[in-house]
Amino acid sequence: MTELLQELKDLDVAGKDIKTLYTEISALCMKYIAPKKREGRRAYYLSIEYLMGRMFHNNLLELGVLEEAEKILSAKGVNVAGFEEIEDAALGNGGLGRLAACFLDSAAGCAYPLDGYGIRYKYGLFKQKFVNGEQVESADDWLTWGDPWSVKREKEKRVVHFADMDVTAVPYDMPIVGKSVNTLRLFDAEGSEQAKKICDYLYPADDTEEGKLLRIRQEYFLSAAAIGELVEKYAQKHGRNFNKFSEYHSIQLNDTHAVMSVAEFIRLLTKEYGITFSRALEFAKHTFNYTNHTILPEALECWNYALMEKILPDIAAVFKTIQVYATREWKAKGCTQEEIAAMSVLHGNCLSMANAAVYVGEKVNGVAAIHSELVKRNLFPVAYKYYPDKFQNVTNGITQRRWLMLCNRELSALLDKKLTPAWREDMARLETLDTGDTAEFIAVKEIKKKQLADYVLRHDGVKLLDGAIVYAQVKRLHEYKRQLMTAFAILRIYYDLKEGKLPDFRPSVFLFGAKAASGYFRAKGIIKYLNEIARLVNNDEQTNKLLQVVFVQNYNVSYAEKIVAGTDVSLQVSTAGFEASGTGNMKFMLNGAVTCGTMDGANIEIVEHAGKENNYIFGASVEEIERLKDTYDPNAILDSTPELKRVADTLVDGTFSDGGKGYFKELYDSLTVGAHWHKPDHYFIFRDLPEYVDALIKVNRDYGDTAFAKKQMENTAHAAFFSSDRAIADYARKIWHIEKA
Ligand code: 26W
Repeated sequence: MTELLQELKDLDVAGKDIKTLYTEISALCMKYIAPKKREGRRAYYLSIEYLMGRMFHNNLLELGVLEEAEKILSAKGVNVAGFEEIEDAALGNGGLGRLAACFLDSAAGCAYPLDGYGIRYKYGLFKQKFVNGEQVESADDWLTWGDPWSVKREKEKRVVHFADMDVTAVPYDMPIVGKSVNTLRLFDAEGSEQAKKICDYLYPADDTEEGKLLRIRQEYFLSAAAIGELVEKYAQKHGRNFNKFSEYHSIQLNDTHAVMSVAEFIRLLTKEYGITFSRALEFAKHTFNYTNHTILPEALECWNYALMEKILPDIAAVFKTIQVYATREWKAKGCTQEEIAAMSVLHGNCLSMANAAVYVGEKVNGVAAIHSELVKRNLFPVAYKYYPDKFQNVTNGITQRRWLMLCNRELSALLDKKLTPAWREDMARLETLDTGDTAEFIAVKEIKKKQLADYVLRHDGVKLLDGAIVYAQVKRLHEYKRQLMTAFAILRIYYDLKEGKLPDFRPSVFLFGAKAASGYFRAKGIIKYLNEIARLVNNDEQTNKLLQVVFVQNYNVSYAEKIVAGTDVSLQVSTAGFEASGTGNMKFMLNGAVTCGTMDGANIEIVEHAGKENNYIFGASVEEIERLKDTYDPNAILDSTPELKRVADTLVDGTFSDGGKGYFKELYDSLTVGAHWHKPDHYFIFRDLPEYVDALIKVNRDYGDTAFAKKQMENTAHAAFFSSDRAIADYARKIWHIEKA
């Protein structure tokens, strides 16, 4: 990369603002990033979300020039901190989209042939700010900074047909830089005003028919553009002989959002290439694989047949014919009517995208050991009974490039010193870290906490308590993630402090970051409640030197990079059985935080690797929650435990006001009365809350001595398993059957 560095040295920076410099430097780098297309078998990742974050520093790091480039630019008088203001490419909502980004990074990083297909939304995940403690969304116009990391491929555009409109899919290629240079191809929609709307917004609230139609259009747009291109390129080389298609392609469906690609594949082969339906179906069965990312029933997409038929009659018909072939197959296996109904692609007028993915998918995987068990046991028990070999687990991972080498250069430098830089290519070497000597590790953590405090002050105008323990709960706002339980735990501690029950309580900061889906009323209520608690707690002179609550605004990938490095305690407190995996938990672990959490998702494997004694585990297990479902009575707990009732009652006793929005009463009722779609306290907050408070107090007591520092360091030392390098190697070996270049 000496030529690149030389060009940077020669770059004239005089009078150029940071945006201009960003554009020019990115364009410079792009000259040195040439995707090397290789023949042979490749895997393709179809995801409707990619939460890439800021690409600038990541690409310079992957090019091996980051530190040198910063030195050169600083020497020329450029304030490189200015590049921290570059907009994230936030084309995703949260876990599933960020995982896709980590997977692409690791595949390139490890030289696996994996390309991504997605949608190039004009507006990514909304920007969030708080007005009177309530979330206010605004459009994320990420392209104001330009998009120097993508190349428009005008010549490769293709038309996607709906019954009522044609849309032109125009590819933009973003290079994914690592040992290999792979490609993320994002399609933009061109054509009529209505056609262009397909790519305007990420995942619109689909609670209206209009929203549902737009969602179906987005999913088909992605599917048809990607499959159309793969089939066409294959046919140019191999003609109509599709026997070999599955030798060259393994297509991973990231959740059910691109399952229409299966139907599109069959439609194309039968309509354009004269292949029989049964053979096309057979080819599909050896090409597509499906990853399930959630057991939440509302997330398992079922499309109304008539709705799909309205705009995609051929696709609807293909699913209906798949149902005919599948039923024949199931009858031949002796399945009962109930079993057939449970596995059906088309049941009544509902098209189950998940059942289609399970039936056609060669492999179906969950994203953490416990989740994959629940997928087999609770989600697809009949399919598991008849096709057990389909079902796999691949526990999620995160890229240590962005989530350690980039966001925590100080810890990375310490690891270089203790382990030689070899750990960067071989994460297993972390296991040899000598956790007896914690001094330098703690010094680094203090530096990162100071940097985090500076960032929070700059971005949110709040000064974090000095020398405090930093607890963080940062993730999408959802009832099952139980930010509300943390709110109650904080109030429990607050009242205990005021009543002098917590002598020598160490100063603690509870830091929250979360966006609520724009239509999710309860989630918005929880944000408001936490902000009201922050106002009460932070202004109480009696306690505000010991307890602080901070809810940062517009939590995104770039904010997460600061928080994961500057946190002591990672709060991962979902109801056991509901968080498929979690990936924030892994980022905190890698950066030397202990986990205070429940035995859910990947927390279970984190504890297995880092040791239960180095973490703070509490709460009901998956088995206990399943047993509790019928007999659980939250009101009995509240009536018999006044100190819990006291914190819960703050929702309705006038302690806090929600400005007449009705948020807090509705939350209180969800816990004590329930709703037509669920029982009271359906995420078992009051079952786990006492143990949660105990765990937080135990952390507070343990904090500050070398024993606690050692726990934190042990988490870093045992984090290798959670690198997405390992996850990608698992997919490559168990599912995609691809080799490193
Ligand atoms: C916030 C609620 C929610 C739950 C599921 C929003 C969106 C979904 C999607 C349908 C699926 C999803 O994003 N699941 C998440 O996928 C991550 C990557 O595998 C997992 O780490 C998370 O546990 C899972 O919720």
